[in-house]
Amino acid sequence: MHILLLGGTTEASQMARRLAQTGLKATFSYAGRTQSPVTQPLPQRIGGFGGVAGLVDHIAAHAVTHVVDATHPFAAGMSQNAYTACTQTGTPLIRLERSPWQPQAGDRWHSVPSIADLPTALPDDPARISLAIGKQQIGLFAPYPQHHYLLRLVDAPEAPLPLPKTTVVLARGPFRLKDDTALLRDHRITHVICKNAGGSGAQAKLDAARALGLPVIMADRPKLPGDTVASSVDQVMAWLGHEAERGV
Ligand code: 3Y8
Ligand code: NAP
Repeated sequence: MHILLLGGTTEASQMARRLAQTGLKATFSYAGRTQSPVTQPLPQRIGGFGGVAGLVDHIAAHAVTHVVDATHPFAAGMSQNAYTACTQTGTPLIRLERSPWQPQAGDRWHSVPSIADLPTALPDDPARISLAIGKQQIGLFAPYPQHHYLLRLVDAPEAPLPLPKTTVVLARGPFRLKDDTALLRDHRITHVICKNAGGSGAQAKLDAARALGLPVIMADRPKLPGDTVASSVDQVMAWLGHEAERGV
């Protein structure tokens, strides 16, 4: 058995720790989106595979027998490629996915269908926006320069930002309530923008927004392929156990 663990999330790191304890042969895979990703307790590779064809070749070249897709709910490209490559090669695939966040009493959420719809929910009058969606989609907000944007990024931007009024904070989650409450208050934020990432690592800003009575504009998740989905590390381990019993 050789498990390819597609990582980059809290759940992927939990999965890596469990697999390292079992001694099963596994490789942890990062996309290489950040400069210094957290080191995992498994052999790790960093960088894209080169699309579906590259992943198909990787599966053959490294005798991968199982793929665990523990990427982020918004890493739709990777999940789609993993599904297509595993279907083509007959490689068992499971997705480890955390539940979406659900609004609770006191929340002022405005959900939109996708990341591209986020700017449509902004007010026309100048506002102070906490943009906590990473750096890949900042350009969506370039047509709305009237707002001041608080950007939280993992690494310093390599190129000039497409927004005239920004404050950049460099930080890698998981984030804590008291820190996010102070951040939103100190920067006089009026709106929080985020994706429905789920999980615990990015939740602090939602709890802080509720405490401060701030509106949250949130993008719903893309639909992902495949129907073998686990919501916990234990469920993935049980699936791997069944697979081992099948002798694959
Ligand atoms: C490279 C690995 C772990 C994983 C930790 C989780 C929690 C902390 C919260 C905010 C929201 C955001 C962002 C975020 C969080 C965890 C998790 C998570 C959100 C690292 C990591 C990699 C990435 C990639 C990065 C994206 C960006 C998204 C920042 C490591 C730290 C906004 C997602 O600069 C960039 O280009 C950043 C790109 C993809 C989303 C985007 O589109 O920009 N994650 N994040 C992974 C790889 O190379 O394969 O550097 O160590 C991992 C984590 N980030 O092991 O404990 O599980 O979600 N990551 C979002 O939620 O919208 C921050 O600031 O409130
Ligand atoms: P994406 O848009 O779905 O994928 C784009 C391309 O990046 C993929 O086609 C693949 O390149 C490469 N890739 C993505 N994840 C990979 C992995 N784990 N190992 C190897 N290659 C990978 O991905 P993304 O949204 O940019 O996410 C990139 C990484 O950040 C993932 O590990 C994800 O779990 C993590 N992350 C993302 C978010 C988010 O909000 N999107 C949040 C937290 C963590 P090739 O086509 O060349 O194979």
